[in-house]
Amino acid sequence: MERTLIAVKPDGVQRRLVGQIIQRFEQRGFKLVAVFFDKVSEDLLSQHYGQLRTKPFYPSLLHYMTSGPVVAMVWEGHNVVQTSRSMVGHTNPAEARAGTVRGDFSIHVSRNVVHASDSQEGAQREIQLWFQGKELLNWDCCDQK
Ligand code: DAT
Ligand code: MG
Repeated sequence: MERTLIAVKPDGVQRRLVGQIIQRFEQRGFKLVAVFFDKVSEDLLSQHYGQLRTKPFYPSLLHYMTSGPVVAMVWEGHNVVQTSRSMVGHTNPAEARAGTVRGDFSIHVSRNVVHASDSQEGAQREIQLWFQGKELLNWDCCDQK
């Protein structure tokens, strides 16, 4: 079954949006298989955002992402990667539609509240980076079938 990495970024935690964001994924029908709440290291983030290394905003992105705790989660379900990208909305909140997390809760690209993996390969890579295998729970949801 498909899985993706969703993370409430430090601004989302500071603004007490964690519950509302989790609620959207539960409500949509996805299954939570792992979660942690912690500050993350610059080392992990430099691997996570390695492809953005040459961008001018990269140093401030790392500074912001290590500025406070994040809630990282793995969600599972049919087509979860693509569906969660559309639930999260455009990278730039100015272009994110109302009804998306970024469209409802943010105004600036450097504080866009939430991360979602952008492909199945990216999701696998990120899940392995952020979680150990034993932290991903296999459990049966009564409505799974
Ligand atoms: P996404 O998070 O939608 O996958 P991305 O992978 O292109 O977007 O970029 C990762 C994060 O980097 C993004 O969520 C916010 C930050 N970012 C992207 N473009 C930016 C810009 N032009 N200025 C400041 N931060 C930016
Ligand atoms: Mg991305």
